[in-house]
Amino acid sequence: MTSTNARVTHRSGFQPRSASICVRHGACADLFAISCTMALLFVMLIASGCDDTSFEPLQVSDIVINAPLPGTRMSAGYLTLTNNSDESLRISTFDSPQFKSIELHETITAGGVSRMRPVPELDVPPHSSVQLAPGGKHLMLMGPVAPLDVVTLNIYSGNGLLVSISTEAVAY
Ligand SMILES: [Cu+2]
Repeated sequence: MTSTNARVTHRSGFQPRSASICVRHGACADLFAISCTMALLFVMLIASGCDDTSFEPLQVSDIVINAPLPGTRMSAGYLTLTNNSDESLRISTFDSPQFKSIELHETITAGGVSRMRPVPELDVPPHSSVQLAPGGKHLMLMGPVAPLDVVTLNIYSGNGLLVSISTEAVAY
């Protein structure tokens, strides 16, 4: 048999969770009929094919969560969102156990005056990135309710939780 047969088995509904389950599957039994070198290559092929759980549709990088200035209860957060999937991702909500609420804002400067306005949703096109950075879109973190040595940030689309990240808040 060939690796092609194994792939067809997987597509027809068998959802391996790990490489070890994968190589134990009946369709892989003929593995031992081929040479040692080929067997090793084959196992590596299957193992990589079974490793789908590591795929993150939404990747978060360049994370900066500022701690509120002393005497204030509000701060800003910045990050880069990368959509690794083939479909546009619509980010609708952010929350954190360490903050009462989190809003997505945009800073707009007109006539030398900067102000912020809420942004209800954020679209990240397929295979591209959107940056939340000072002077533009940012997270407004309001009402800290717990120590900020570890801040967990959950990012949701309308369908549910997309990704959860943890970082340390930085003091100004
Ligand atoms: Cu703001």
